[in-house]
Amino acid sequence: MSTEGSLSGLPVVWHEDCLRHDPAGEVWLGQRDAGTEVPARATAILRALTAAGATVVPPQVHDRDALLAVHDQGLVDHLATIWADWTAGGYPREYGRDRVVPYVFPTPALLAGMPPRVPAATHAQPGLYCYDTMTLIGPGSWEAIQAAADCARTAAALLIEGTSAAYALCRPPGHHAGPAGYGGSCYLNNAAIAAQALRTAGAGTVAVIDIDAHHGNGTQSIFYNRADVFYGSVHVDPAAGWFPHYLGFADETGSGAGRGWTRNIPLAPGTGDDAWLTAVGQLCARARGAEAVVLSLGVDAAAADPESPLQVTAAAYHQAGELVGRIAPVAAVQEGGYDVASLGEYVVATLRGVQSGRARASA
Ligand code: SP5
Ligand code: ZN
Repeated sequence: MSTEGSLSGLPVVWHEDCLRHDPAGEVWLGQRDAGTEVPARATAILRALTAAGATVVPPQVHDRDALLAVHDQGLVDHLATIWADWTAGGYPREYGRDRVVPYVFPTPALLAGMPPRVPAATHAQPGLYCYDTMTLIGPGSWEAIQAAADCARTAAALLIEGTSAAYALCRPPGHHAGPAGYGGSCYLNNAAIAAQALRTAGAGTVAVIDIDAHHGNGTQSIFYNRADVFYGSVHVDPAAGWFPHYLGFADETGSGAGRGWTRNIPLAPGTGDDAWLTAVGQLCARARGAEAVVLSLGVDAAAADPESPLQVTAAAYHQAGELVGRIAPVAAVQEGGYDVASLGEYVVATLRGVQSGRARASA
C-alpha cells in the first residue's frame, strides 16, 4: 500500500470547541440510542494526523455572512438560539428533555399546501428546520457548529492564499444540512461554506467531491440549480434502503442552469474497492477543469464502519485522495466516519493520497 510518507506541510484546521457538541445519542424509531457521532471521533483523527506529522492550525473566526452565503437566516438563527430557548422553557428541568429534538414536522402531509408559520411553542419549532430525529442539540452544540464552519472556511482561505491542500477537522459534519434544514448529524454545511468561499474569492468553478458513504443531500440542494459548483457523490444506494432515503438517486442531475452539474453514483450494499474507485474516478473526470476542489471526506465507507455497508479499504481511500488531488488544489472537510478505531488511519491515508496527487499535478 503506497500510503507512506509524512503529512508535514499539510495544514489541519482544528478548534477544541468542536468537542463541545455532545448530542448524547440519537432518537431512532422512537427510542434514544447511544449514537455514533461522538467527540471521540475527532480526538482519534487529530491524534492520527499529529502522529503523521501534520501541522495543526487554528481557524479564523468568520462572521455570519459566510454562513448566510449558503443558509437561510431562519436556520442560522434557530441553531444559534434554540438551546437557550429550550432551557429557558424548562424542558430539561421540568420535562427531563435534556436535548433539543423535533416532534411535529410541517411536511406537505400536514400543511396540505398552506405555508408553514413559526410555531409559538418552543418544542414545536425544531421540526421547522430539523428533518429527522437523529440530530440532537445540547449545551455546547452551537459553539461546535460555528467552530466547524470556521475550520472549513479557513481551509478554503488557505487555498485562496496559495496552499495546495488543507484539511478541516470539522465536527459536527455538514453535508446533510441544506439551505434551510438540518439532519443526519449535520447542522451547517461546512463543505458548501468552503466551496462558496472559494467561488467568492474568484475560483472560476469549484467541484465538491463527496466520498462519504451517504449521499450529501444538503450540499446537493444548495448547489442544485447552479452552474458554478459541481456536486458529485458516490454513496450507498438509497434505493437499497439507506439514509438519506429520499435523495441521492442517479437521475438527480441538477436543474435549470445547474442541469448536468450534479452527479450521483449510488452503489449496492457490499460494494468494495474496485467499483467504488471506478465511481470516484468518474466523478473526478467530470470535475476536471475546476479551479478548486472541496473533498467531502467521510470515511464511513470503511469496511468496519457500523453505519454503512460499503467495504472500502484505507488503500482505496488513498487512491481516491490521489485522484482528487490531481484535479486542483484541495480543501478536504471531515464528514462522517464512525469506527473510532480505524477513522484516523483512513483520514491519514486519504490525505497522503491528496498530497501525492497534488505533487503529480504540479510536476
Ligand atoms: C455525516 C453522516 O455520515 N451522517 C450519516 C447519518 C446517517 N444516520 C442514519 C442512521 C440510520 C439508523 N442507524 C441505526 C443506528 C441506531 N442507533
Ligand atoms: Zn455518512
